[in-house]
Amino acid sequence: MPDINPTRLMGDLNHLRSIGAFKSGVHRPTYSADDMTARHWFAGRMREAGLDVMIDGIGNVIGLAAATGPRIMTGSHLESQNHAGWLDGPLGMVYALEAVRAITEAGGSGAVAIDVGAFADEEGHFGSLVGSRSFVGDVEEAEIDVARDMTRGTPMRDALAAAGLAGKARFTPDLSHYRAYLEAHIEQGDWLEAQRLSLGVVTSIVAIWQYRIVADGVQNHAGTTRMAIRKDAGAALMRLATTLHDAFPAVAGERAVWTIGRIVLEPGQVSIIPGRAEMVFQMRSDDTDRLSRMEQCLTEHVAAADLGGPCRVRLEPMRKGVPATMDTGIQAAFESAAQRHAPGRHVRMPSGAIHDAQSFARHMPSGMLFVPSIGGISHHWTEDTSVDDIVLGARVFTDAVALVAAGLA
Ligand code: HGY
Ligand code: MN
Ligand code: MN
Repeated sequence: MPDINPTRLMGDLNHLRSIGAFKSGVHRPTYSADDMTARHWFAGRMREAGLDVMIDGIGNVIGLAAATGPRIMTGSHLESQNHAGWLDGPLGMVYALEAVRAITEAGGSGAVAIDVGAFADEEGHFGSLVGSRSFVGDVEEAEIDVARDMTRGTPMRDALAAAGLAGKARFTPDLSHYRAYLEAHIEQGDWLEAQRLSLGVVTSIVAIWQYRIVADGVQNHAGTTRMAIRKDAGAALMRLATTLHDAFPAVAGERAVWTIGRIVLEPGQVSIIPGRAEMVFQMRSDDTDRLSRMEQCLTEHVAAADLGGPCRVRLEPMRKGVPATMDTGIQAAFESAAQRHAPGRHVRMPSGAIHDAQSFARHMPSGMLFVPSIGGISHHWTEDTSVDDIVLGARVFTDAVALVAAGLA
């Protein structure tokens, strides 16, 4: 079996950690200067590994193997959430590249082509998995025309132009050549650590359903406006947020989750009653029926807030993803490799985070491997994984890629 080079693996991960470094993590929002620096650097490392590399019109960094037989795609993403962790994305990228290098050094995969892809904007700065959905042909130009950055509102077209990508074609290959997609990722939760396990074989990936909830009131003086006549948009949303958090446990069941991660009060001044307020409500489950019931509950409570208070309140759907089931054959390959390297220290588990694998799962057999996150922390600059777990995961990922490739030969 191929063997990885742990020094090379950690060297690449630590180099990526230095690009856009922020405290012990990174700040590399999609299409930012640091993100593009990371993309171009990684493209160079892919070329050194013998891949034919392009950065396409949506920022996907695609490395194609020279082999002309059945193809396997491996990869993840390079950008980060704002001021977040160094491994969310890059771990899967360096694993994929190290698998190609190790398999090549062990004699190669014959006619089977093992490609590597860094898919743009998995972190959703501009949309939902736009890079991997573009690769599989699920993005229209009109979606890009209207997309804006979640933090600053920058149009995606402007961000692409600033990144030097305007006018470049997006690479959307004939997917009939692809037989599998494999991705490694940090777990981003505490399940593996709590169970003292080192590897997770992913069974399913949640979908995100996300909504903007807007309250319209009347901006006025915070001191002279009598309480009885106020139309406080901020109070309307905060009351609704509490109602939703009280009502959702009954409809969400054991594993579904929901988050209000952003509330904006306008004009956001301490002596002015907010005339407008908006919050983003996000829910996740791998069960579409469950999500529909949660959406029904949300819709009812927003309608009640609109009718029952002094402000108008409306619900604006933003995105409705599709949950994904991971291929059982690829799960078995990960499990066999995990058992070889870490007998008894692996488990099959669902993913509470979304991943590019769910874009691929609609078009080809797809699978994911998790390594533990220390303290279950992610989307924070303290995100980390032990070097031992990083190296072990790379060995298992490489073996699984080699197993899947051998099965296609
Ligand atoms: O939010 C997510 O699930 C992913 O980490 N972007
Ligand atoms: Mn990720
Ligand atoms: Mn993430």
